[in-house]
Amino acid sequence: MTTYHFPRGFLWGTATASHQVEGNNTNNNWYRWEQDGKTKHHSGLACDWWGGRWREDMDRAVETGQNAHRFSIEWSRIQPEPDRWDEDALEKYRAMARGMVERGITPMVTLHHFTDPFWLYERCGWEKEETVALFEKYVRKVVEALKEYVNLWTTINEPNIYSLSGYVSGDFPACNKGLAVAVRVLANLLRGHAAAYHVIHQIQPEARVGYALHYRPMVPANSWSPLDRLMRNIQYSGVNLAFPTGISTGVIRTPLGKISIPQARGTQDFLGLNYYSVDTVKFDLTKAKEMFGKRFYPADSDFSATKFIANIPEGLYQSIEWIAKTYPDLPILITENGVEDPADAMRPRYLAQHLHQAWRAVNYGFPVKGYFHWSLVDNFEWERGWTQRFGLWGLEVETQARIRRPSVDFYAAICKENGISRAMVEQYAPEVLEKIFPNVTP
Ligand code: IFM
Repeated sequence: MTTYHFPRGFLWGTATASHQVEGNNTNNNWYRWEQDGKTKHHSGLACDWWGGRWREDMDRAVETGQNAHRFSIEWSRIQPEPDRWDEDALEKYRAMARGMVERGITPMVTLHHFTDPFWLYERCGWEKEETVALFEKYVRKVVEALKEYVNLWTTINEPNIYSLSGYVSGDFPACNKGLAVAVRVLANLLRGHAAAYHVIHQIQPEARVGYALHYRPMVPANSWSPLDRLMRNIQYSGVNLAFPTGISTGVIRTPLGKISIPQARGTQDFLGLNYYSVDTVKFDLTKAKEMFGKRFYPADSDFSATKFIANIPEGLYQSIEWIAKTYPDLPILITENGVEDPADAMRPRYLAQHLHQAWRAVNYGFPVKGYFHWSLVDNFEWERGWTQRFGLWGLEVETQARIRRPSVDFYAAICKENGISRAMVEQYAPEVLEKIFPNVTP
């Protein structure tokens, strides 16, 4: 076989998020975090989408074969103050969604992607249950405005990372800290997700609603070590299972006890999978904050530019397999996958190998319906600032110039073919050709 084809109607896209691409986003908690010197750089003009450059980036996306795009709405723009809605901002997002549809791009909207309005942050945001009702109001406003163009919704992006990075590790803005706060935040995010799910369906019964889970497969550093195995299991369930279990059972199980949220049960029409890598876990007495589990990549890994990611494509298959076994028949969208790689030295093989695994999963019968590469163009990487470059297109921040990396053309060929061929891999990632298309002697 020289081409691995995907099913008809497969979504081929890229993903972005408001604060990372819009620029001049000055009314949320991340802006303040940046001003307080907690990030490597400032987001500044980012990719200038708020200034209108989303149009040229969408032109690029469509010209290079993409048929879908996942982007997020900035709550602080829609509701700049607790008692004020900004209709002009809503209109701008309507124009964006319409612009995608007019270009033949299916828009997928994320309602919450890490940022909170500053006024909400000052009230300690998701630490408080009252935020759920506020989120519901905001969601209602957005869905009423965009329903003409959008019917694919992600309520919350990576609730596990939001709560762990803010309230445990301290990399993201957070009012108070500690495991108990992180658990409370996660529970409120689940309540928020459930409220959003129900309100979206009330307004738009045909909508497809899910959330994006950052799923990390994990292996014990030494499989013979009971402590490493124990730590692996504790970390695995803390990072990966709390939110999904809350959705399947209506109960969140945490090391601090159970929290019942019955209205969350069954609130997903698809599962959004953000997959990047696999963690190795070792018992480590110095890691009290992480409950004595150290997560790392083995030294001989195929590392990305800043060693943020180890290229472990099999993990994508395992993640899909886990979802399909946990929620039989639930459609799966790969809502993020990518690598930081300014030189585009690893991205082509990362792309080839991960799409090969996605194809294996589809071929096995798992219901994978789309793939959104992170990201379309280099964008602001949170506490890591501009030190990491995830774009198919590079960005020169000062001039706003886009730089066409070879991966643009590789991904374009895949999207246009609705599959990945031997010739493409031979051209763009010859170093993994034999792994993906082994030479079989008859
Ligand atoms: O940039 C982030 C995104 O906002 C959430 N998922 C991981 C990406 C890469 O770090």
